[in-house]
Amino acid sequence: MKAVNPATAMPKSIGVELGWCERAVARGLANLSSRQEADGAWRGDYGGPMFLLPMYVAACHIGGRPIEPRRRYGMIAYLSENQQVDGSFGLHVEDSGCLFTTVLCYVALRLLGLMAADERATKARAFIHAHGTALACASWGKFTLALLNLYEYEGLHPVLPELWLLPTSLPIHPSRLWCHCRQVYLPMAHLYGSRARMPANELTHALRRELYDRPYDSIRFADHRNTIAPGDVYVPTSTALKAVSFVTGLYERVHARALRARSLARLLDHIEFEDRATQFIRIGPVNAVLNTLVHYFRSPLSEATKRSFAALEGYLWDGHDGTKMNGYNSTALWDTAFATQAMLDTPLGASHRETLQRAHAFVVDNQVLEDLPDCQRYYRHPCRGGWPFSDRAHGWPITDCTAEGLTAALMLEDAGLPGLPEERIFAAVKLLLGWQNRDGGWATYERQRAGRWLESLNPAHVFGDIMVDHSYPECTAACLHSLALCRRRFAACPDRKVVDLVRRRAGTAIRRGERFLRKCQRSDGSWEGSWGVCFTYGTWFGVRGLRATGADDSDPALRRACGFLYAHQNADGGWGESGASCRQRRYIASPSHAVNTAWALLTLVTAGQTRDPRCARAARFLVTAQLEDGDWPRQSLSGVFNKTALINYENYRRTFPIWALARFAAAAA
Ligand code: LAN
Repeated sequence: MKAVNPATAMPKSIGVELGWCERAVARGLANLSSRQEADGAWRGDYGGPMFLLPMYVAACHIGGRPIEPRRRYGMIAYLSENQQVDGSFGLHVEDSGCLFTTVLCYVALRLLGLMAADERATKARAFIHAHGTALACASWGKFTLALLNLYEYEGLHPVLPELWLLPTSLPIHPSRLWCHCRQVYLPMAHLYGSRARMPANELTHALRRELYDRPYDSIRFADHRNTIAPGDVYVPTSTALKAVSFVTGLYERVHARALRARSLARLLDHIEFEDRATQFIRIGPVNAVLNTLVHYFRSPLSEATKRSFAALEGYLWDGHDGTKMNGYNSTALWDTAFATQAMLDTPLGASHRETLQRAHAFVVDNQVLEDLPDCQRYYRHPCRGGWPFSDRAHGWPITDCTAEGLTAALMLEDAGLPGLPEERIFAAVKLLLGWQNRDGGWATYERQRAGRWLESLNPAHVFGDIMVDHSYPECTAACLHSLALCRRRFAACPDRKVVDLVRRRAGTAIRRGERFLRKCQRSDGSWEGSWGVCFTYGTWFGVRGLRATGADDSDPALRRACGFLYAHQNADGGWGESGASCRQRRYIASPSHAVNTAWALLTLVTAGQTRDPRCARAARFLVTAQLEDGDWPRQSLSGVFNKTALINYENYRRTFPIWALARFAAAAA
């Protein structure tokens, strides 16, 4: 698609420029509208991490589920497309040199039918051998290999099932872990405790020869529990973790069988709860694969095994670079909430009435309306009134998804579409209030349940910040924004109960949240994002959140945020932030990117800077970068998790630029 030529097409005066912005918005909206799906949602490619597809392929291989040829070719294409020149595979598609993912992708390619002599395989193998062989890959890689009978369990630090029998009051009880971490280590503990592994076959023996530099039977795996390639270490093993591993290692040698059996039964109960609570989708792709294998090893022909394998299909995605496993079952609610807000922030959105009606139906239909029976027993926070990231069936509401879902619903009501029944608004508000942490902020799925010190026991090497769910500026800002909107919605309501909930309690929550947001602004004026790249993302949320709490244009925090952004504007008027910013936790510039620019422009306009010529330059960059069909070109990945893993938000590049241009045009008019 050809880009519009800016030099001739963009007159300099602000008035004509506004016309250009509006035309760009109109074209962008038409494009966005055309990409809406029949059920009213937007969904997009959610690939990026390179450890997911291999885990899916491993599960199919172990479970004896051949992958149909068309799919298989798509997967081989995906892995080939994302192999780096040095033969390695990165932790994510834009990265290279990670042994963990190189070993897993290599094994996946071989399981998918690639010959060992194929050039792609030879190159990957050369990388593996030059970096310490499969003995040196990060712990989740070794674990997957153990399931495939390509690594011995003695070479793993114990993942003790018995931990789940400890009193929940203990600070190291698994119920205190971030739910994603907890839900991964839950099936891992079951598989570890039962030493699950597939029987060896001819391919197993071939792979054992290919992955190591000496005969498999001569390897003393127990000596390699701590062997790790430097390229796989983002979080080094702490002394505390070494001590814990030493103790659990001793315990494992003497553990009592009866207690093990009881622990496994407890784990299974939790796993089966997760099956029911998520209709077998599971919270994410990793526990989806591992829970499937727990069922398979226990009972290969059971209904649970069948349903589990069937549900895994929902994670597969045919993308521009082949067939992958997505990072979630979909991005539907999240993408739809933002697309809706972008459309409603411009008068031009009104011409897409049917699109808005369909989006409305999706948002309304995907609020969770019931709590799970026995949720406390399974360490689950209440769900009623919340919205998940994907859809209601997924069953795990999230703080900021609830906030964005509620915001979208309230804005749709403002635009004349039917409002949510008040009871449902109150349920969402109550849930949001119950989620607030003691520090005034909001975490992702649950309230903070353990001290940040627990992070020192992170055993995953390749990811940071996985142990504890704690307050994030993004989640906090989203919650503040929606609570403030609710207060406006009920400003004139005389009902005592409503006044108590929406005005008094929400008012207090907003003040506490504001304090948290102010506290986590960095001295350079930015906020560090954790779920998008990175400071431009965090700063947009920081400013949007403070604005919602009533901060005005002259607020020093907003001015410092703008100062930060101006300091990093590129000469072409845009912003570009490298994904490395997340890993290194400092702003690392790169060529201008439509999504970073949109976040920066949204921030500046929200902070009252519209008249500053630097905003017009940003708008011009966005208009110029737009393609003829109203889309923006695909650039580097904009999402991230756990500091190191970049992930693709396919719809960001079409939602945020429209939103930013629309806001800019409206504020400048
Ligand atoms: C997600 C996806 C959604 C995302 C947002 C709602 C956008 C964010 O604002 C809060 C965090 C959250 C919920 C999030 C957290 C980490 C997830 C679940 C993911 C990025 C999708 C995949 C990732 C998950 C951890 C991947 C599996 C890997 C592990 C280390 C367990």
